[in-house]
This record gives sequence, C-alpha cells and structure tokens, in this order.
Amino acid sequence: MKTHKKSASNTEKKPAPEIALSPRQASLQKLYRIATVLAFVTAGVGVVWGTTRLGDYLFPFRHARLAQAKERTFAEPKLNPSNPPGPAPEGMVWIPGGEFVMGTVEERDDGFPAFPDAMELHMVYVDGFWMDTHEVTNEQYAKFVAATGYLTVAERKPDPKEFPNVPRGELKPFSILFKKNLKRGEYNLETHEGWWQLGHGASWKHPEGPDSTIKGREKYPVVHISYFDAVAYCKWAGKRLPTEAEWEFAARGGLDRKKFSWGDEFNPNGKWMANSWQGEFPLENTKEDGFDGLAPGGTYPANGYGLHDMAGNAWEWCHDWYQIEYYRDCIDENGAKPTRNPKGPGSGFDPNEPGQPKRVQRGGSFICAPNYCARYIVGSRGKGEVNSAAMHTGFRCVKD
Ligand SMILES: [Ca+2]
Repeated sequence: MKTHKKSASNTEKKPAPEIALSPRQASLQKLYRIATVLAFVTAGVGVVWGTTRLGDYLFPFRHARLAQAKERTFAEPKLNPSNPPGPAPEGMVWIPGGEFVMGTVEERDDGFPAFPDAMELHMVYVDGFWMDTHEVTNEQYAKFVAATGYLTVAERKPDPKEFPNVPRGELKPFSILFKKNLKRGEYNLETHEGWWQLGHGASWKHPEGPDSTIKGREKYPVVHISYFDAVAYCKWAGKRLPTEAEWEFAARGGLDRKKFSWGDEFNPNGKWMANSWQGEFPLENTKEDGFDGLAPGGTYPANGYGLHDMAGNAWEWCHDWYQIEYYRDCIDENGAKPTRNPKGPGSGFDPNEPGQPKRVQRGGSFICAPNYCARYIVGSRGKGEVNSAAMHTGFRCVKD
C-alpha cells in the first residue's frame, strides 16, 4: 500500500499579507495588547493574593475530603503496656506510647470542616516518653533564668532588620496582649490588629504589661514564651519539646477518637475540665469555669495519663513545623501501617501568612471559646510564628 506523505510545501503556512494599519488602528492594537498583559498580571496577582490570604477557605474539595476522612477505617489502635524505664523525673509522668488515630473530623454547622488542617485522620505510632504533668510554671522558668541569665525574645530589643518601618528610637521590647473589654463593632477577629495589641514591656515577668507582676502567680503557667524561649528552657532542663504526635497521643489520655482529652462531653456531670472562655468571644467572658485569665496549673482534673491543662489555659509549643497539609502526607493508602514517630515537615508554611514560618502549638488557651478558636478540642491544631510570644503562649517538656 502506498502511503502518501504530504509534501512539506503543503503544510507550510503562507505568510499573511502585510496589511497597512491606520494610525488609529495601530494605537487600538497597542492598547489591546497592553490590556491583555494587564489582565494576565491582575489575574496572576489575584490568584496569589487569594491563595495566600484566603487559602484556608479556598482549599478545594474540602467537603469531599472531610466525607472521605470520616469513612476511613482503622484497625483497633494498640497502646503499649505501661512499663516506665525507671523512677519518674520530678513533675513528670510516663506516657506509654503506642498507636492512635490522629486528627479530628469535627465539622461546623454549615458542614465545612471545623479544622481543615487536622481533618485527615491517620494512624500514628509513638514510642513511650516522660512528660511534664503541668505546663511549665513561672516558678520553674524563674529558676532557669536565674541559672542562665536568659532573656526571652519579648525582653530583647527588636532587630531593626525585622522592623524596617519603625524608627530606631521607637524600637522597644514588646510582646502581644489581647485587647480587653472590647465592644461590639470595635474589633475584627480576621486580623491581628483587630483584637491584639503591642504591649511594650509585656513579658513573662509582666504578663499584662509593665505594671503587672507574677508575684503570687508562681504556680501559673509561664506565658509570653516564643518557640526559642521554650526550646532554651527544655534544653537547660535536660528535656525537649514534644513532637505534635507525642503531644496528641499524651493529650488523648489513652482514649480513642474522643472529642476532648477526657471524653466526648465538655462538662461531664456539670464539671469544668479545662480553662477556656464562656460567653460570646471577645465581648463577654462569663467565667463559669472560675477564671477570666490563666489559672494555676492543676486547677482542673488530670486526663487518663495524669496530665493537667492539655486543653485550654496556655497554648503549648510543639517541636514540629506547621504545614496545613502535613497530615495528608501521613495517610497510608493501605490503612495498615501507622506513621512511626513523625517529627513534622521539613519547614513551616502557613498560606495565611506565607512570610512567617510557624511551628505547631497545641491545646488552645483561656481565650478559646465555642464561637472562636475552640482548640481545646483534642485533635485540633494551632500554630505560631517562631519569634512571637503572646499573653497566652506557654509550653511543657518531654524527656526520652
Ligand atoms: Ca476561663
């Protein structure tokens, strides 16, 4: 059979004849080209802006992924037998380790996942470890500072390179304070400035600003602690920060897929189990749990492993970098093999604030309310920029 190849000359396009444009047509053509380029640039900037500012909301297929996550099945998680390797270090308990299902598929009233960054349920295994029964207290942090002369980030003069728009004379140490007594219309929970303020002179020693002290608050959790301040303390104490997986394993207290670190009911038998915010945040704190601000460690009952305040009171720093989609990488397609001792992704990225690498924080704080934050829910996640401290950020340590 003969094959016919089209000759090259048949496929070659003839050059379009030059058409002379009038000056008006030429200008219109130029204008059209500029408009096209501008449209592309605007669309590009729009996409970048949208994904960075609204990435949390725009992420595709969230409803479908939540439904999938809810249907995922797991083998019965196995906890290790509790065999502490020796006597407990002071103020610590043995967390036996084992398998657990990490994450939460809580949803909002509109069916949207309540915690999109935590909805990919996955099985994890962690080795056993020691953990502080309480968040590190002012008294403990004071001992560390007395021994080392350590200055927390909030007590240091800010680096002019990080604040190029602030005149040098005005660069003073600061931390972040929650704006109290806000009235309706006076705040915006969507922006930092909308409900937080710079507190010059605020630090762990002066939690509400320069005029406040920690006298009489020795047993309260230390706050205004940045990630680096927490790591420095842990190192001095011969300990380390927990990984996020260790933190959640410990917080679950041996329970499987419960909403809170003590069970599924927020107030079992009417009892308050954690220090959070009651009433409409941020307008009114009815403090039914007894505390407007922080509470001394041990005020509320311990969980199944003997740990206090794994929900509420102060946020707790974890070792891991924060990435919104990290759990997705941990899902085992066969559902058979748990991720073993995960230590988080290699770097931090928050689509809402791309320039600010963040580490994980867990447990929520005394200003988490049902209508905002709600991160006293045990599988939910938080995050913080590594150099930032605030009046509700603290930590606890673990030890191998
Ligand atoms: Ca409270």
